[in-house]
Amino acid sequence: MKSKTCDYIKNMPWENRPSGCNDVIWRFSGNPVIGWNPGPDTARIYNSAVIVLKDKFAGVFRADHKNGRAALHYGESSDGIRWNITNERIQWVDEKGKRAVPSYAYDPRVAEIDGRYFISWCDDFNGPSIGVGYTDDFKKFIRLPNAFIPYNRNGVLFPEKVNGKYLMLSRPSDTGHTPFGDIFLSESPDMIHWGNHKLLMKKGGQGWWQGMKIGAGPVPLKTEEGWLLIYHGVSSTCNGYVYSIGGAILDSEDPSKVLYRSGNYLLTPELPYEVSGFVPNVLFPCSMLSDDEGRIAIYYGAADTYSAIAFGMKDEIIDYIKRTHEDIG
Ligand code: BMA
Repeated sequence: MKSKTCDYIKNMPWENRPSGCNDVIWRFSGNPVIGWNPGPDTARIYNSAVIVLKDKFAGVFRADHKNGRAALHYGESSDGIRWNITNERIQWVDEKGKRAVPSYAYDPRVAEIDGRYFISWCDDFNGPSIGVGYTDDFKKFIRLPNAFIPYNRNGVLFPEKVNGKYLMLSRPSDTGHTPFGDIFLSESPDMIHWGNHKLLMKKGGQGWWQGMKIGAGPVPLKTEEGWLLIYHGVSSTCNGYVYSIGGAILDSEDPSKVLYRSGNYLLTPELPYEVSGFVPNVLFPCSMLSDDEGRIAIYYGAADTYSAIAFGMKDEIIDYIKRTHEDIG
């Protein structure tokens, strides 16, 4: 299937599977690609959304400032690995041009829909909920009304309208670190009015790694087998939460149907930059790049501190999801 992105995707970060590695996805040997204190005012940059923008890579980054608050920042890179990220947060305005910068914002995703870049994130709407906005040039950022009432997180748009409607995944939650959570699918005719909500995927199953809560990750990727959804699954241990990466395939025509869902995780915290940091044991994928050869690069936040990349082949990831499929509901 033809990729929507331009030729620059050929330069996406990539390494072949290391010899002796049997895992379906494998980590970049240069991880982490962003470490502690990356900017004068930023302590940690992670859980971020990377895309290809004509002749470069670009992204909307979650930056936790040195006052502890999270904000969205724009960044660019020629190789998708070394990033120039602005020290100033994104200056959102509303559709009338009035300043509309959220008091905090985190975990962005970027979906290119019909040539326009839509950004969704979690922000303060009298409690956490889903902020939405767009840009055509990554210079001017227009903020739209929040998609949902509080409390909600992990708002992730599909990269095209399906049956004439915009689609968004989200995970209704509470004010805090949500000890529960299932993924819902909602639709909109105009990116403002959201409805026809459907329960898509529930936490649980035989595997404990997704027993406590789940949340959508990168913008879903259209494949011959359906929409490839990479997501995070959380288990609760005596030493806190553990965030792993899983995958599912949704029906192309009716994405409210889950065709397959991985009973095993694809990746779980193991390496020092994943098991140790500001919040240990967190892998949080927010974007992925893919090319016509079926290569996939998943950008994930590690330990709420680092930005990291993992690689895999689309067909192998789909086969793995089918092979370990569990009907969780
Ligand atoms: C979630 C979100 C993520 C974070 C994760 C682990 O609730 O806040 O941004 O990575 O917790 O702390």
